[in-house]
This record gives sequence, structure tokens and C-alpha cells, in this order.
Amino acid sequence: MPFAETSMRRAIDILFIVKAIVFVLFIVIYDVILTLLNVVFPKRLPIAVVPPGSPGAGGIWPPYLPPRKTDSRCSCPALNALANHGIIPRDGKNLTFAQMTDVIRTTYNFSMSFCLFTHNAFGVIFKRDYKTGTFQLSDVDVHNAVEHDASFSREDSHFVKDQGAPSASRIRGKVLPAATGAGNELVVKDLSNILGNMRADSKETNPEYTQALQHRLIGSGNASNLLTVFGGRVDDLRTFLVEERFPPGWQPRIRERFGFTLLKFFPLVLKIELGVPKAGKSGVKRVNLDEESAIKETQMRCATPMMTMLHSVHDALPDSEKTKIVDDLVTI
Ligand SMILES: *[C@@H]1O[C@H](CO)[C@@H](O)[C@H](O)[C@H]1NC(C)=O
Ligand SMILES: *[C@@H]1O[C@H](CO)[C@@H](O)[C@H](O)[C@H]1NC(C)=O
Ligand SMILES: *[C@H]1O[C@H](CO)[C@@H](O)[C@H](O)[C@H]1NC(C)=O
Repeated sequence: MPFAETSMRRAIDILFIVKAIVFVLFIVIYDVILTLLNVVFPKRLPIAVVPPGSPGAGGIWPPYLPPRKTDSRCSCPALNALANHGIIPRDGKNLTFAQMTDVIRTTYNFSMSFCLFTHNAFGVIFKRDYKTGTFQLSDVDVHNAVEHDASFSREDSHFVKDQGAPSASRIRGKVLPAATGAGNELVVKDLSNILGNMRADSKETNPEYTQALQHRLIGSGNASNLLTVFGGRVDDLRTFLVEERFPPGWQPRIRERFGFTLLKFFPLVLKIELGVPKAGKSGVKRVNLDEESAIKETQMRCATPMMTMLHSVHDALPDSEKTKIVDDLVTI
């Protein structure tokens, strides 16, 4: 019955749209309420942002281990860091969206509304169910879904297919040196400039370069997170972006009691994106690769076989011993 089939499909489409509208309305109202509560309630103390009992409380993060070859990683430093610290499974596999919402909220202090919104959006982009769907980190990297060219921490996928590993030279050479803040931090206009430079460079060198509007906004969204979660601080970002690890004692710089809301996020994203100098315009400070980066990269490559060994020792230990041994090894 083609007629019945069409009307059925139409009914399903309408149901989907109605559900989406109700969901967005719910998120908006929820987000406004949390934003207002943030104004009323005092901020958390800088050392007490992570709630007691969650990983990172008191600045104590579970041990860091760099990823193994078989582990799944993606182009997002924030998600990789969670796996590198064992806050989500270290292999980066069999993750659920609901689990991610929880962990991201307590680790980076995004608001509940922010997490519900972004994770449902990921569910839609990747066509998985929010509650039951599972994914592994590398699933995030479908080119031009979320992952896109001219990233802060990755070479374009045209040049480097595996987007799971950060490019230390890019971060150390093109991102961190752009900081102009008084305390060596990246400020809004620095991030706009970096994005402008990255896009101009990619356009020049990458024959497959694209940058659709949604990718510009995701890029500026990343920038806004570097500014808020990390306060733009270069010293913290060096560890976080290059090693995808939390500096010892680190806590998110978002201290609002109910987390970072969408109402704060979107205006900042727009501010950064609108500040991006148009490609080809002069006056953009082009920063050069510092020599330190080459040395550091060699050191990282040498450290890899040792880390593989460390991983196998770590895996073989009883749980009670795991934390202690790795901590000892890391402090050597
Ligand atoms: C994924 O996790 C679920 C429950 O969390 C478990 O039942 C399932 O066996 C896991 N699958 C794999 C491939 O690890
Ligand atoms: C933003 O983050 C996504 C991963 O979450 C990454 O694929 C993308 O390249 C990043 N964009 C920029 C400009 O860093
Ligand atoms: C951040 O905000 C939430 C409220 O959404 C709060 O319950 C949580 O303890 C905070 N987490 C962190 C890491 O700050």
C-alpha cells in the first residue's frame, strides 16, 4: 500500500520534528535557569571545582598513561585525556553517550544542559541512540562530520589520515606562541588569529581543504573551551594539548556552581568566529615554529617503547597496586 506507507512515513517525520522541538525548548529553558542560578550562587573555590569523589577532586587525577597502538583515540584532546587518565576505558572503546555526558560534566564542568545538547547532537550526527548506542573514540573522526580541516591540534586529514594523535609541532609552533595575555594566556583575539592563520595555511597547502559554516563554528567552539575550561593558560594547555593529559593539581577554570551554560557558550563562539581575520588580509600575526618543539618531539618518540612496557606491567597488576606503581614510575 504505497499510500499508507507514505502517510506512515510522514507521521514518523512529524513525530521526529515535534520531539526535536520539545527537546530544544526543554534545553533552552533548562539552560536559562542554570545560567540564572549561576548568577545567584557563589562560585566554587579554584581548588574545589571537581566534586568530591569524582576523578580529579582535590587536583588528584588517576594515573596518566599514553595510548597504546590498539587503543582508540580521536581528534578531540578533551575526550582522549579522559581515556589517557582511565576516567573512561583506556582503550577508548564501547562508550555510551549517557556515560560521556556524566564524565564530561564532572571533569570539565560544563552544565547539564550543555552536555545533553551536545551529546544528543552527536547522537544525531552519528545516527546512534543516546541511551543505548555505543561508540569508540575514533568514530568521532568521520571527516567533515565533526572532524574538519585547520584544527588547533591536528594536521589536516589530507596529510595525516589518523587523527588520533596530536601534532606537537603545530601546537607548540602555531598555537601557544600566539598568546598575548598578561599572564601568558591566550585571549579571545589570539584564538581568532590562530584560527585565521590555520585556515589560511590549510587553504594554501591542502588541495582538499574545506571549511563549511558548521565546521567554522565547531572550531570556534573548541577555541571557546580552551578559553573557559583552561582559562587560556599556556602552561596548562601545553600539557593538555601536546600530551592530552591534565597537569598535576589542575582543576577546570570554570567555577560556576551549575557549570558552563549554552547561554555563555554561544556568544563567546560568535565573538571568536567574527573576530577571525579574513584569509589574505594583512595584519595577522603569523607565529613561527619554535626550536623547542623538534627536541620535544624526538623525546616523545623515544619514550614510546618504554611506555608500552609500562602498560603491560600496569595491566598485569592487581587493582590495589595499579595506582601506586604508576605514580612511582611517573615521578622517576
Ligand atoms: C560493552 O559494554 C557492555 C555493558 O557496558 C557489555 O555488555 C558488552 O559486552 C561490552 N562490549 C564489548 C565489545 O566490550
Ligand atoms: C575541534 O574539535 C574536533 C574534535 O572534537 C576536531 O575534530 C576539530 O578539528 C577541532 N577544530 C579545531 C579548529 O581545532
Ligand atoms: C560542575 O557543575 C555541576 C553542575 O552541573 C556540578 O554538580 C559539578 O559538581 C561541577 N563539576 C565540576 C568538575 O566542576
